[in-house]
Amino acid sequence: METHLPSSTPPSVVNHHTRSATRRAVRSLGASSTELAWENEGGHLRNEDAWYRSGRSASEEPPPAAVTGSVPRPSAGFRDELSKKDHDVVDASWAGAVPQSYGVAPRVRVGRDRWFNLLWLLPVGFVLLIAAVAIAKGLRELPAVAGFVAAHPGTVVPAGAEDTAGSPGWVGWQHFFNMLLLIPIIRSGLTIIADHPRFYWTRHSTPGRDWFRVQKPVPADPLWTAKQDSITLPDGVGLPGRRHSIGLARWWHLGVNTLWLGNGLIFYILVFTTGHWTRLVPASWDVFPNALSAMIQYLSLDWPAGHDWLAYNSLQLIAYFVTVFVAAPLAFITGLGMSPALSTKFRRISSVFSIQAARSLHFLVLTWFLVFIVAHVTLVVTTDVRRNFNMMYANRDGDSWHGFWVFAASLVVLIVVWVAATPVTYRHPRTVQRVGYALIGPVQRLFEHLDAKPGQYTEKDISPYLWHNGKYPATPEYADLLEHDFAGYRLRVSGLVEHPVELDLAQLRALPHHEQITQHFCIQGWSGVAKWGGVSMQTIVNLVQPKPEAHWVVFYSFAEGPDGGVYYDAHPIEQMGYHLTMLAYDMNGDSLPYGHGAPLRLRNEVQLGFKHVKWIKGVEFVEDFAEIGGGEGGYNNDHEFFGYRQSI
Ligand SMILES: Nc1nc2c(c(=O)[nH]1)N[C@H]1C(S)=C(S)[C@@H](COP(=O)(O)O)O[C@H]1N2
Ligand SMILES: [Mo]
Repeated sequence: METHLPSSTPPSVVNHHTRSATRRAVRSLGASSTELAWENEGGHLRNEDAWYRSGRSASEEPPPAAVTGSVPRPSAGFRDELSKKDHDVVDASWAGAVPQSYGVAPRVRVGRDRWFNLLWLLPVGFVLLIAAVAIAKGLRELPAVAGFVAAHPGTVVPAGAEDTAGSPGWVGWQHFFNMLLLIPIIRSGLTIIADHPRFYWTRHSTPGRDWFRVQKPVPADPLWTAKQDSITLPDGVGLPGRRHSIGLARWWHLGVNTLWLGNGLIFYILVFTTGHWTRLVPASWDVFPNALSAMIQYLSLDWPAGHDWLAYNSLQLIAYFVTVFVAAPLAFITGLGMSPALSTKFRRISSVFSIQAARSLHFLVLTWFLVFIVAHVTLVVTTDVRRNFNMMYANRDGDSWHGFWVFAASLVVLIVVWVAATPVTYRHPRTVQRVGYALIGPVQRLFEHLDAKPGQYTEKDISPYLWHNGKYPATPEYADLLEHDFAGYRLRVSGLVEHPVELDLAQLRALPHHEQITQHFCIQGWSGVAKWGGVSMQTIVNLVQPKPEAHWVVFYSFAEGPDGGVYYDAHPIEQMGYHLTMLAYDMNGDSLPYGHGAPLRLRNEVQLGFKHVKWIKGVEFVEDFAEIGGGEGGYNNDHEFFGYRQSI
């Protein structure tokens, strides 16, 4: 009983975990007299193992009579403790007036613990580019290279190219919508990254094992939360930029994505029905030597000859092909790879291709898009720019200024949208939440029906460290319970049920034991596997017998949220019968630690982490959540504009 972590925990994590965590927990509760008690106990929760064993041995027996006997007080008490504050703007009080905190320059890990600052790529890249130009110029003077370039001029013009010459009007529109949609997608994606500014390759998200970060190393504080780790972005960069504005960023990201995917689907259909695909898909091996030739020509600053909008040069062709047919679908697939519902259901894929691989690849796809955009825009404006604009924007050939003015007008639209998006989001966050839900909500709702079976993970998959999140409980009520090992704890299950109950921990432990090893998916992007022991929600449902009009189940916490008022979250009643929905009082074979929600927390693996209420004091079955708190179905939905269906 030295620690709540499994033995595979790296020493650095173990050493400071339990002792100072509990001490800090108690300190944050302002209970200085108890601090000595904790010290005397050697810094861990007392009687945990005895408690655990008694629960285990009793688990075969039928529940004690008291379980069905005691009738709790009316449930209005929980609701009275909620904040009814109606937020209709985002201002300085955002997320409990979280102070701004900027990250650090991007860093990539080299080896075990050395970090390379990517800003060095600017001077290094510049020197390399100059060297490459010098080398390319030298190469072109060699007869062999001159011969190669003459034999492979840079472009392969496919047979029948005449049929698709020029650029049809739909390409121009598609191109415009693509830009219009991609900008908010990228910007909101950056805000999502800023909420957990680290990337990993394994599902454990172990501090110090990130391969990329824009944040300082994780502090030693064992109760450091992922929310504390989030960073601010400038408003013109992020959408929105404010620290921990991921709720709003996700509506932009997922909502606009549905439009972008729609635009992309139309593009695919048009490209293949008009024969235009021959301009984007490499059709012969000749493309590769020609791409090399085009690269040498570009680098020697003597650019390959254009082909009158019959065919793109081979380097361009490959870049367009990768962007349209590799990067875009990969963005979509890796995006879905981060969904708790899909990952838990499609085990075979997600066991190999974890959320963190998906998130890292999603980020590398973003990098590809950014590099592509910079190179593409540079080449467009440095190669026959007026003709390019005429072709793409005015559906005509020639050197007139016509296309340029259409382009300029489209640029004004992009800039206005760019500049307005963040301030409009701050002024009308509920509208962003509603429109976002209208766009992506049906899909989120659909995936909620995926009731996955347990068994994806085993003991050896348990993460050495699970990040903490949220605001720790700090009420005298909770401090008192914690001090007495939750001896006075009563879980109150009430609302629209035939048999409301109050259960103490011994009674909970006497109910049939349910155990699952599952992966946690925080909305911020980190993950981790843990073993949870407790009671299946189905057992509770059987015990209390919900009335037919109960449609939602609300979980109330002892802890307040950052804006004041008690943390709560509503779940659809169907999900209470899912295999992986449970109330956990154990974690990794020990009592649930303070930081992870002692004495009781929810697991509902179809949902993102913020819906897994920790430090639960009550459960209420209701018809509708409109009357509860701010009426949006959960603390984060009321205060930070999250959504209540979070299967992706
Ligand atoms: N009461 C309460 N429960 C909460 C939160 C909170 O702020 N308050 N945060 C949630 C979030 S955002 C996450 S990701 C998980 C984190 O669980 P862990 O700290 O055990 O990893 O708890 C959830 N439960
Ligand atoms: Mo979270």
